[in-house]
Amino acid sequence: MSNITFTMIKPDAVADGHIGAILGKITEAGFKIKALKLTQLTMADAKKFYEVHAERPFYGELTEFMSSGPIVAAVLEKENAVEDFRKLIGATNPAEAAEGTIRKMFARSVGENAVHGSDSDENARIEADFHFAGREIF
Ligand code: 3AN
Repeated sequence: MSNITFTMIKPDAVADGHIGAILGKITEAGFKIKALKLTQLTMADAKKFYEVHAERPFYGELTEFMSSGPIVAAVLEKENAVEDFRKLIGATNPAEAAEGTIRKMFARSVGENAVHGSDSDENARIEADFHFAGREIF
């Protein structure tokens, strides 16, 4: 499988009732859903998933938040998936995100920013495999 990215609809957006609207934006933008589930990260899962940020000052806050409630995990396919998805979600800080982006529309703050998007093809594969068994990806 090529041209995939991995996303999570984060606990803020799930709690705020935005699952349907966000999945709508994603599919309208031409992404095909290859895997999808409602799940919750344990603190250990969140620490492992965000290991690259372990030294950042917000690591504790980030891992607490990401394990605080249910998330939607998904694998998405499209040509140029990683870059196009990051454009669709907008800047990390919703205050700086462009109009019409998912974070601009649905995020609460820089920490509670509605969605995750992989930052490289390599990480997309690693993140997809972290959340889904092979038979769950179509
Ligand atoms: P992005 O998600 O846009 O790739 P990263 O990789 O810099 O951004 O950050 C990963 C996650 O860490 C963000 N999605 C956000 O939830 C959290 N984060 C980033 N910067 C901050 C910050 N200054 N304060 C709190 N949380 C942050």
